[in-house]
Amino acid sequence: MLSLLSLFVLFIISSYVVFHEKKINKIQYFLKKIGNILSYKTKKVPLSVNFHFTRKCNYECGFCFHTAKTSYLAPIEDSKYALKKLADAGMKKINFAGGEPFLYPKYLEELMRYCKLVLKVESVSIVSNGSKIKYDFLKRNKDYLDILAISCDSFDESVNKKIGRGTGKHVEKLSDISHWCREFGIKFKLNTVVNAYNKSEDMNENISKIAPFRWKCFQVLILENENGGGEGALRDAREFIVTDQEFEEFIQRHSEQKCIVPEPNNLMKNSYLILDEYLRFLNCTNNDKTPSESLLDVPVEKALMQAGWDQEAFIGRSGIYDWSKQPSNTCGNNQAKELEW
Ligand SMILES: *[C@@H]1O[C@H](CO)[C@@H](O)[C@H](O)[C@H]1NC(C)=O
Ligand SMILES: *[C@@H]1O[C@H](CO)[C@@H](O)[C@H](O)[C@H]1NC(C)=O
Ligand SMILES: *[C@@H]1O[C@H](CO)[C@@H](O)[C@H](O)[C@H]1NC(C)=O
Ligand SMILES: CC(=O)N[C@H]1CO[C@H](CO)[C@@H](O)[C@@H]1O
Ligand code: SF4
Repeated sequence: MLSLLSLFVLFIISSYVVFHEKKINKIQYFLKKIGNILSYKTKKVPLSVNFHFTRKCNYECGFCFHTAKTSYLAPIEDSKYALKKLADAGMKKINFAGGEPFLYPKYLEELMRYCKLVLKVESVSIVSNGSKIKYDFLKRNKDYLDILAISCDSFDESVNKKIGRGTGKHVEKLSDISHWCREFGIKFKLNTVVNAYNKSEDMNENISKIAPFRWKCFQVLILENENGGGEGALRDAREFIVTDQEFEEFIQRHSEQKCIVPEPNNLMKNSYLILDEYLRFLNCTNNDKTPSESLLDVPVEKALMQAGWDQEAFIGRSGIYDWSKQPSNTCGNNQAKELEW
């Protein structure tokens, strides 16, 4: 009888402790959140990183601003090491870009899984031209991918050819991918570079049909040593330039698309944190790309200092807002996921 009673008392005490611990965890969780918000205001935190792990690309976009200057691919352990450092420094979102990330599907898959499963990065996304994406890849990796962004600059294939993006079946593939994303609960996003060849296009019907949850429209960007046409540049994008007014007209023409997010040049330049294939941040001020020291060699804080990254512009682009909150202007009817971009 006595032992039963003591068992009962023990039970009461232990459940009290467990309950309390939960409460303590909760309080700690909220304190941490508040701490995070405060630290964004006072120091640079690499919240969102674009990792261009390869410059290789099967496209030859005339306006490319991240050209295939090298074919280097870091050993996967180096990439993981750098990603871990970034996660420790506060990275919450990683975007894999290129070049074309799907030229290295195994590599990509391993990094996605590492970010989600080991580093617990909140949001993982990929930017791709779509041509090499396979149904099975998405099926296998649906739990490690929040957002898939596909580039499409025109729904007129002849214009796509002129721009240098693929030959023929781009739009068809786009439609397939949007369906696969819906099936697997991955958010489907569209990226369009507004340039001299598509500036007068009316894409409303096509966009409505594909129904991305977000449609980003960029203004062609000129970077001296990438696409500025000068010595050291692989591209001359100057024939693609659109004026601010032409860009604005394109946006106005599509204002019925609630998911549209315009990115004029003044907003773009320094608001992205770009990590290159050598695990260096790229400083894009002065229309150029100057690499920082590599994360393999220096602490994150030091590389960030050299990055010329404009945290204010990032916030101006509503980067933080976008990602921590369900946007009200979603036009695709993808299921709600906590993280948006
Ligand atoms: C996409 O990129 C790949 C490799 O970079 C290239 O071979 C392919 O033609 C591109 N497709 C489109 C539609 O741009
Ligand atoms: C895009 O929409 C137009 C109508 O505005 C249509 O004629 C065209 O076939 C569509 N293009 C594609 C590739 O679906
Ligand atoms: C970024 O590069 C520019 C030159 O392109 C330089 O003037 C500037 O100091 C750099 N920023 C940082 C933080 O190093
Ligand atoms: C579909 C469409 O409107 N395409 C246009 C894109 O721009 C070129 C050049 O400005 C036009 O010739 C196309 O008609
Ligand atoms: S803009 Fe993108 S898709 Fe086009 S060539 Fe450059 S990296 Fe490839």
